[in-house]
Amino acid sequence: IDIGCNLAGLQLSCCILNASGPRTNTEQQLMDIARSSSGALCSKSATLEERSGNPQPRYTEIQLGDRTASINSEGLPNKGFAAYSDSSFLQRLKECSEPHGKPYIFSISGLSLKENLEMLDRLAESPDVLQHLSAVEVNVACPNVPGKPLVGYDFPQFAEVVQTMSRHPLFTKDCVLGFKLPPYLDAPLFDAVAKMLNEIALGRGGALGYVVCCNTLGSALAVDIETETTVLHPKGGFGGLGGQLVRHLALGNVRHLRSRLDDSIHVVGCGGVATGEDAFAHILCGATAVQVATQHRVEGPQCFERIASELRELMQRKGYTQLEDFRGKLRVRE
Ligand code: RRO
Repeated sequence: IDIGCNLAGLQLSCCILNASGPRTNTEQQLMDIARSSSGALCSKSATLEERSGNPQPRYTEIQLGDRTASINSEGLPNKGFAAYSDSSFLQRLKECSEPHGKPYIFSISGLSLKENLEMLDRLAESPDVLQHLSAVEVNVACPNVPGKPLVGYDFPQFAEVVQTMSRHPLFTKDCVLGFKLPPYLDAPLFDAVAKMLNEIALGRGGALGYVVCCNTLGSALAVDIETETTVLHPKGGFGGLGGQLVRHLALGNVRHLRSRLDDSIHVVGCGGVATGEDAFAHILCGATAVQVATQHRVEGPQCFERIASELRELMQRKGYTQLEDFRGKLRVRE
């Protein structure tokens, strides 16, 4: 049973991969993903300079039976652009992911369009980095940086970002562009985002390989009854909701965007994936591949092998031998 996929030209031997965010900050964490069954390697969203992120406590889990939801207000802690684009580090990552290596997806989340373009320029000028780089995933959906509203909810600004970045020369050089989107909640917004991506990113020389549906849902609040305080400290206690509590919202976002985007733009599902069944549901809704965030944080990188083997077992039970047998084939009940 083959659970490999072609993600906008990238060959993944397993359609389950890590999401940017949990356990993606340090070299050691990325090495551990390289050694795991994750179908690709996605780094923590980078800014030009290193950031320590928001003050603690900035992460909490909500237990729902045997499933987990999360709220985070990390505030974009990362080692800085240079750390995730160091060619000798990327070489070591590749050696850890032998025999075949796996695609390296560089997530960026500059604090301005200028900062994002600066990072693209630097990548385009470094052939020794480019040889290790499969994709750049531009995160337009971080809910947790004080004073920085989400680009993905500000359509004029988002359109400018898409227009400028999708025409960067980096994306003519065997490097795929992806966008990590925030969750949307209303049909006209899906229409608007899809129209913008179809027209701006694909028209007139643009290049867009995939979108990820979706990042965490902002403005979630965890409350401690005993102390009568917020559970998290930064930003008044608000944070991004992920895991089990956004699973169905993520499936809806995958389905809505898959039905509106040009066939050449792939959709990656992300949200509440903890089992092979969850991954199956995302693919049934149209996802090419599936990212795991909260469950990766909870369980560690062995989650990829477990979810992959659960997906294979489910496919076997249903008589499917490859993902194309059911991808996007969700039927609406009569
Ligand atoms: O670091 C974070 O606070 C963070 C980021 Br950049 C993001 O994209 N999504 C999220 O839930 N947290």
